[in-house]
Amino acid sequence: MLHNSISKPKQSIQLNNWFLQGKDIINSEKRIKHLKEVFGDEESFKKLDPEKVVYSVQSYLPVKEGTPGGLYFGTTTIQPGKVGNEYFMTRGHFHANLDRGEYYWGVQGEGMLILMDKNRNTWGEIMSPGSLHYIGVNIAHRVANMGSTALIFGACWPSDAGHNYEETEQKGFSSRLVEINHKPQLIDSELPLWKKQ
Ligand code: M6P
Ligand code: ZN
Repeated sequence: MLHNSISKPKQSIQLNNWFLQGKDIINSEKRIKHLKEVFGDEESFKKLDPEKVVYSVQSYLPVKEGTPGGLYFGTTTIQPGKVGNEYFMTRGHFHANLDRGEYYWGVQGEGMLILMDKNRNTWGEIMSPGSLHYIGVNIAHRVANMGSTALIFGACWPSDAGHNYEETEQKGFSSRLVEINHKPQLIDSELPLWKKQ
């Protein structure tokens, strides 16, 4: 940067929906076909349109992945919907560098941040517009949309956190967020019961 120079920022956030615009904003989408291992109810999964978008992520990664001390920023939009009784949700991950935390915050819609520690204890935090969630180190995290409109949340994480999907994809989280009697409930993943409700 030139000494004493003044410039306009090259990126911006639309404050009503946290849509990111400007230079180097990356857009990605996850469709049903990309989320085979994520949802528990295989039969209901197969009935859905493989091209249906479940969630999209906008991210701004101003430094190279792995750079210590840098910060990344993202806006995630999860569409409303369910696979059987299980709400549409993100894949979920631990950080590759386990001792890196992250902030999530609710922008629009009603959701649940699902957290799991290394002992596979799982719990949820309700996400709503303005809710702030500090995700501590060593904790896997994913977000489910419990509402009938799009759920939007913001995220900020260290540029050397990385993503580790191995455990969350192979073993899953130990609980699933499903709708039973019109209410969201966390149910042990091992229980086949939730599929039949
Ligand atoms: C947030 C951040 C990203 C993450 C995205 C989707 O924006 O945590 O790092 O990639 O959510 O989550 P996932 O990668 O688990 O599908
Ligand atoms: Zn993360």
